[in-house]
Amino acid sequence: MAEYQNIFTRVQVRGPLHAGVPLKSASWARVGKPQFVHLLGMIGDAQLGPIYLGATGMASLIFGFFAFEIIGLNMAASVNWNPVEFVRQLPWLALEPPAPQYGLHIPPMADGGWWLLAGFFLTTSILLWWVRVYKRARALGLGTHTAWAFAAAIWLYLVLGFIRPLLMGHWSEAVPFGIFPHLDWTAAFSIRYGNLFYNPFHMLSIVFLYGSTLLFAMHGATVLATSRFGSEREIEQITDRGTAFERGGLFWRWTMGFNATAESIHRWAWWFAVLCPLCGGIGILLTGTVVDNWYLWGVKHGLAPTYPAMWTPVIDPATGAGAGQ
Ligand code: 07D
Ligand code: 07D
Repeated sequence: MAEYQNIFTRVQVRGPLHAGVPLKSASWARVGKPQFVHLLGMIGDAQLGPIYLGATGMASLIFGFFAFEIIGLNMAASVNWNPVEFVRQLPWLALEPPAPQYGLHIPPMADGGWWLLAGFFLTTSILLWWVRVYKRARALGLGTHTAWAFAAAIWLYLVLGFIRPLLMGHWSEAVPFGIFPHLDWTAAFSIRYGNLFYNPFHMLSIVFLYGSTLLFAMHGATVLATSRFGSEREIEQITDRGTAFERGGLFWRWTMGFNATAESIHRWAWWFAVLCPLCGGIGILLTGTVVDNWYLWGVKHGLAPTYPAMWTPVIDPATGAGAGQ
């Protein structure tokens, strides 16, 4: 008997084409004639469209486009508008925040002004998209869990690029736009503040990051492994005996003595995912504001060993003349 079961075979979800339930509070109509796309059916639902654009969605896309354009054009300007160099060097190009001497003032456009404007547009775009996510959930009578999970990511983003720079009194503290430049910023940040590994909120953030992948793997694997008994039909399965879900639960109870339920696993997943950037944001907010050097903080609190002074101490360049503080 051929059996539906492995990690690659999948079901092409093809119901009758439909526009979805009528919406009472929708101010815009959904657009696009729904159609089936086989390729999409290989990774998800085969039906494409219709899509609800809406005022906040459109505004978000427009602001996002402005931000993207400003970043792209500034990067192009930095290679003298040479299209070949633009493509070749793209991952290394950057739009940098203003230099430290500007503090929180508005700098000349070429000296960080464009960064400020792009950041404003990008933030507006992200916040508008949040409103869209919230409102679409509400319009469908759903809970707003997706919006609040997204808010956790936005929290970290705002701490990195807005709240912490405000507290530090310098836009220069914020992250540059750019593929590798933002990685350089991340590494430099860790070094400047004495190794982020000793920041307990970075530790917690990592716990939830790794925990999320573990939970996702366990959950995904359990549902796939029990789909031969129909586990993706969660609702009937949650309460009924002898179902795929009961077997899934039994599998974990047999292997580790305890099992999540079909409902609780999604709470685990939601909280782990949310706590990753939530803790991360707290950790970044404390850095440079409350704690100046996480390694020395770790030594003080018994996390890190003190090293014998086998070198001549070096003056931290960031505390010298010409630096931000
Ligand atoms: C898979 C969902 C799809 C999203 C994607 C990202 C852009 C940026 C660039 C306009 C999982 C789309 C990217 C729209 C376009 C320009 C200039 C999500 C999925 C595919 N990072 N980061 C990446 C962002 C920070 C760090 C990749 C954004 C912090 C490290 C991508 C932000 C720190 C590494 C990217 C942000 C940090 C990356 C892949 C905002 C600490 C990598 C992201 C808004 C948290 C990895 C070359 C991904 C990489 C990577 C985007 C913030 C560290 C370009 C939008 C400042 C160590 N980051 N990042 O798949 O390959 O996410 O870098 O805060 O190793 Mg980053
Ligand atoms: C960035 C939330 C904002 C994103 C938003 C999305 C768009 C695109 C377009 C879809 C990711 C907006 C989207 C604009 C839309 C399309 C097309 C979430 C973001 C709103 N670290 N580290 C973390 C590890 C080190 C450092 C978190 C590991 C070193 C800094 C995570 C290691 C140094 C920061 C994590 C490691 C260092 C972090 C990120 C190992 C570098 C942060 C969580 C094994 C030398 C951030 C408290 C997250 C943080 C962060 C993991 C090492 C620096 C858990 C595994 C020691 C500066 N690190 N790290 O969800 O919160 O990010 O720290 O070595 O700021 Mg780290």
